[in-house]
Amino acid sequence: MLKRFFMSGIFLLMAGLGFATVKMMPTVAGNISVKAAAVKMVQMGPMGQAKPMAGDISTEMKMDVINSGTEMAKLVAATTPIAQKVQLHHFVEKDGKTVMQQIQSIDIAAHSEDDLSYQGVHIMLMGLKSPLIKDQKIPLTLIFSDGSYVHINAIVG
Ligand SMILES: [Cu+2]
Repeated sequence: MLKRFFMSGIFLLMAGLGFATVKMMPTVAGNISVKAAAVKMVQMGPMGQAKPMAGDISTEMKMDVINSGTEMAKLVAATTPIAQKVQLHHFVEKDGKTVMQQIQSIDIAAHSEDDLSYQGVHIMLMGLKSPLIKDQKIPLTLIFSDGSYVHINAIVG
């Protein structure tokens, strides 16, 4: 009896671990494709040097995100090796001024295309680690609410 109880415990533990492994393993978001991804060129200081304020420099990204799937995709984060922090932003009116504000997610409806732009909803690269060079390829990973991801390259321009 005790042995049987012990064995079922082991089984449950293994099933639990297996489930956790499946959940943690990220998969490519197969229904998502991205076109025309670009990073807005910014000068980082005199002569294009990163110093003295590379960490303070931020820039925006634009791109067309296409969801060919039958379910809404929710973009929740992005990462890139060139920035200390990446946020999702939109613009709001505050005290008569238009300012950027962080948002938690960007919904891309099923069978639709969502154009992120410098003037609208965008991805913000904060604290650039080095100066940008025109036409440079910037790797970026988009992460969705189900844990799936898409790797893209954006062009500095
Ligand atoms: Cu922004």
